[in-house]
Amino acid sequence: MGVLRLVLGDQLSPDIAALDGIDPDRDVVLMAEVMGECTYVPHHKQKLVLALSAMRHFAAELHARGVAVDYIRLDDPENTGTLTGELTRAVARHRPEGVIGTFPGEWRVLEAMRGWEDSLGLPVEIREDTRFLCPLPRFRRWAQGRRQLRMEFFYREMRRETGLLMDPDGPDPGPTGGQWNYDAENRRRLDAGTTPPPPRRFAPDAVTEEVMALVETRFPANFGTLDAFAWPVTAAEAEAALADFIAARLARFGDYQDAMAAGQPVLFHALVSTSLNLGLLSPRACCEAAEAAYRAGRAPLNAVEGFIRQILGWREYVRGLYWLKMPDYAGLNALEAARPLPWSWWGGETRMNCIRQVVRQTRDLAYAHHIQRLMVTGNFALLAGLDPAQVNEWYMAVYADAYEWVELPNTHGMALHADGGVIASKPYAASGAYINRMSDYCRLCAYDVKAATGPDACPMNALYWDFIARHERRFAGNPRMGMPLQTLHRMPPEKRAALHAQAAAFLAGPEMRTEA
Ligand code: FAD
Ligand code: DLZ
Ligand code: SF4
Repeated sequence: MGVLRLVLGDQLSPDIAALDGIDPDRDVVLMAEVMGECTYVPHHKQKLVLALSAMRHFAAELHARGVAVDYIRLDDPENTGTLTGELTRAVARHRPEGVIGTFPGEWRVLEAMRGWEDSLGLPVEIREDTRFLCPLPRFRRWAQGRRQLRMEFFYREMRRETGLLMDPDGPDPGPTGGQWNYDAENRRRLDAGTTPPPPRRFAPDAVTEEVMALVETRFPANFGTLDAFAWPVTAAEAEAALADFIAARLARFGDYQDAMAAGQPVLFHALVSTSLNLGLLSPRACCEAAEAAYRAGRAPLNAVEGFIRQILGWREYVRGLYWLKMPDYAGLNALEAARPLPWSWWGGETRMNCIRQVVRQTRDLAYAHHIQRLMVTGNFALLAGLDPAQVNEWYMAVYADAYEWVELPNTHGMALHADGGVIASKPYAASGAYINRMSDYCRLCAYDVKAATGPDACPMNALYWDFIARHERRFAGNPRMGMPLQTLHRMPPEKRAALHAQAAAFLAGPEMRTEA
């Protein structure tokens, strides 16, 4: 035979680099379901079903195009359980001239791949993942020599380089509308009369149902339920999901990007991260579809720019940063946080309605939108000083779109500030007032968001001031922390002491228990 071409579970794109130049008469594609990838974190049941079902559908599509696919199932009795083991077995079966793969999405997988040439005694080519809009060497060049890395400046370069949402001609060439960023117009609370349209659901077909049964048998104790499984598992479904977003939700995406509402998990968000991360959708196609809606007058600029900024800006930026900073990045713990995860994060009882809403929705859908991840669980973890390693494992485990290249910078950097400010210039710390401003969670909560001390006081309040006080010295040099530090310094000592006592009592109390 010719070459063995390896396609991983999040490389499900017909134009993936490993398939470039494939000779259907001689080459074979290897895809392998392995326990190692299913257990390196205790994935949500929906993530397991999504990954395995999407892999099976993709293999069937390749096969229908006349490509020979050697597909190893999880329950194959000979399955060794690892990518390396399955590649080694496949090399013995096919005796290829060499192996071609694509750069993976996680450091630990790259480490394994680096050993393959020696262990297999064959040429192994690992090609760049060309599905991203910013090649890694380009990101490295951008980052080189900069004292501080900031998404906004990277994003502007990406806008210029891709031409997305740019008006190059005319008297005032530059970003469409004259402004790079409409972030200030992305902060509305959901008004009482606004009902988000339900997103399109994709009912499980026979392939997905078979995988659901497999997952329920093999991973019965994993977090999450499968009842509401509705993720796109093919490129055609992913494109339909994108079209549904563009037609029904994009126009109001900008206004309500930061809003949260009880019983409204999706609001006007796109639900495209799972498809993007698996390779079922391309980031450029998402941005172009949004831009076309703006040009056709079907969506306002604040919505379209906001959406494109998430994909062309944040998504590419965090990937660049991950590969620039790994492997040391994962071990950073700038704020020396060490507290274990409370049981409430796995569905245990809590009086905090914000946490309850986000965890329940996460259990049922394997989804929470950005502000829920950042400002509810993320903020709580930051204020309470939860151990970054445990928090990262939780985010990797519970979301259907979780892959380390995107999860780690968001959690470790953006939410926990464990990187000391590499990704964001200040910690995203907030008291209950922020959650109250952006949601209706507090209205339905057993705690009183207006109170900072006392038995029913919102825990976020005392935890917030205790956090600022705990890191007072570190934040003193940060001009963006000037306001809270000034307020702290103006507080009478007895108020500071009361807030500290309130926070300490909460942290030692039943809400922080780690088991049922
Ligand atoms: P929308 O809000 O509709 O945004 C559109 C797209 O923009 C997303 O699909 C995503 O591809 C991209 N995007 C938006 N924000 C970000 C961001 N901060 N970083 C990278 N891409 C972004 N995203 C993941 O894909 N996987 C993760 O494991 C993940 N973990 C996160 C952990 C934390 C603590 C935080 C704060 C954010 C995390 N995000 C992660 C980013 C973001 O929350 C999700 O991409 C988003 O909620 C997915 O839902 P959506 O498709 O409806 O997004
Ligand atoms: C997420 C996932 C799961 C659950 N299972 C597999 C698998 O069995 N085989 C596989 O090739 N890939 C799987 N994946 C995706 C990988 O975890 C992903 O390719 C790596 O983390 C690199 O990003
Ligand atoms: Fe969360 Fe506090 Fe609001 Fe309750 S009052 S929902 S704990 S922010």
